[in-house]
Amino acid sequence: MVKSWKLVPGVLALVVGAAIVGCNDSNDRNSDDEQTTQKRTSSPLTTSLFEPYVAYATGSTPEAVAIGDLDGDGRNDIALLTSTRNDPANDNMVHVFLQNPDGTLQPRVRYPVGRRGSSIDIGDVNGDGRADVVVGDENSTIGTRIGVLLQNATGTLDAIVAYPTTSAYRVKVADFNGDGRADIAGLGTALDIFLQTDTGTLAPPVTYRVDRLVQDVEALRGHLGLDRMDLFGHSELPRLPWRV
Ligand SMILES: [Ca+2]
Ligand SMILES: [Ca+2]
Repeated sequence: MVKSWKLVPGVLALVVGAAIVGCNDSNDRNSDDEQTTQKRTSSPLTTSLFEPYVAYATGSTPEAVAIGDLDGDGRNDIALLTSTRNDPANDNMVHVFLQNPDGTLQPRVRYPVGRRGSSIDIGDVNGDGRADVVVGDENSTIGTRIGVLLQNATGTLDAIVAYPTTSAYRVKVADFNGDGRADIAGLGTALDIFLQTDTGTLAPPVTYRVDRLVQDVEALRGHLGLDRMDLFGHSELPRLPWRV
């Protein structure tokens, strides 16, 4: 099982089973196509629970990461979104790292998204059984959008298709109406839901007002005295992360 978290800007740490794997963009600034891997025997990240982490270079600033089985082999893979660092070969790209049977990651495959994004997720948003990649970016100047990169029959991602919307600082793929199909939500100053239709297309988004700012969702659940709370997301300000 793969889990991840972003530690500091430019560094991505990944946990694969009992191993910590890190991605540090500082390692291939001059070698766009050559993935560099390094094992570290001592690090502030290492605890007695984990093996030393491994760094996979991205060449540009990692902005967001999603974990999911992109190639359908039962192993979680990684889709990472970079923003900009004056590195045209790696800026504004989706970097896909497929997982090998031994738990290592294959050399990345990059897909351009055209502009700086802020979030990414994985899910089958057209119902063909293949996991797709969704990115989000919120830009008041050139327009907010979600971008969908569908996975084709060859296992690669098609060119990004953009869907203008009002909110996409964070995107999430999940079945929001219980029909068994993965939908897309964008959260920012509002909440936009794109439901997947029964033909595998996305319906026009429905916008929901977001006017409650919550930092600690679990504390809110306790405060309200609820046994369970179905939560989509929260944000103190548009630039802060949300929880799902
Ligand atoms: Ca996989
Ligand atoms: Ca699909």
